[in-house]
Amino acid sequence: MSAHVCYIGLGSNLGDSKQILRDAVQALSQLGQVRCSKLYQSPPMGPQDQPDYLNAVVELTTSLAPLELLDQLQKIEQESGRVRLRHWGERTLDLDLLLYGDQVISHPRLTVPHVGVMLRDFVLLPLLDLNPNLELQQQALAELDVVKTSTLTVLADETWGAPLA
Ligand code: A4P
Ligand code: MG
Repeated sequence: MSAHVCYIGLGSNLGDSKQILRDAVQALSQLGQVRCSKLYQSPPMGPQDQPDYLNAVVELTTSLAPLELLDQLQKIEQESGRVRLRHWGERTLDLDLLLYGDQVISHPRLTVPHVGVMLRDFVLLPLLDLNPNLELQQQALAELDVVKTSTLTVLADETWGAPLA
């Protein structure tokens, strides 16, 4: 079966977020070949009375079909002991399928590209770490205002997701 280059958005703002995201990278590496963005700290989008998030993006090259991949992402979320308290609220682990090759998917369980991709700096900056020339709908992501004006904090370089020696 052919492999597809996918991008997965990772977010956490409850528990030991850095370790939770590191464990998620290890779990994703069971599904194919992975590359990690830098690790970012970002102020919450949505309710402001919640902690800052840690965010990153993983590039995953996998032969899983889109819904099979979504099933695996949801399994990893559950296995991380996912707690999710409210819409756009705090959670231990959120895994969003941002891009699946250049496919456009409209399914009751899965919308790809993910609705937030073009709007969220905590998605765009890590995506651009992995692929600086990425374009979506003929728009170079690096040229978006939300990217140019972003003030996200870089917490760690691309090596953060590697298993600890
Ligand atoms: N679903 C549809 N398309 C997709 C896709 N492309 N990837 C469906 C993943 N799931 C997709 O997911 C609800 C349903 O979406 C799933 O059952 C799946 O079938 P969910 O994770 O429970 O909820 P959600 O849609 O992700 O809504 P949620 O989690 O309330 O909102 P968001 O958009 O994920 O935002 N602030 C900062 N700084 N950083 C963050 O990461 N994250 C959120 C959550 C809020 N504020 C944030 C951050
Ligand atoms: Mg989600």
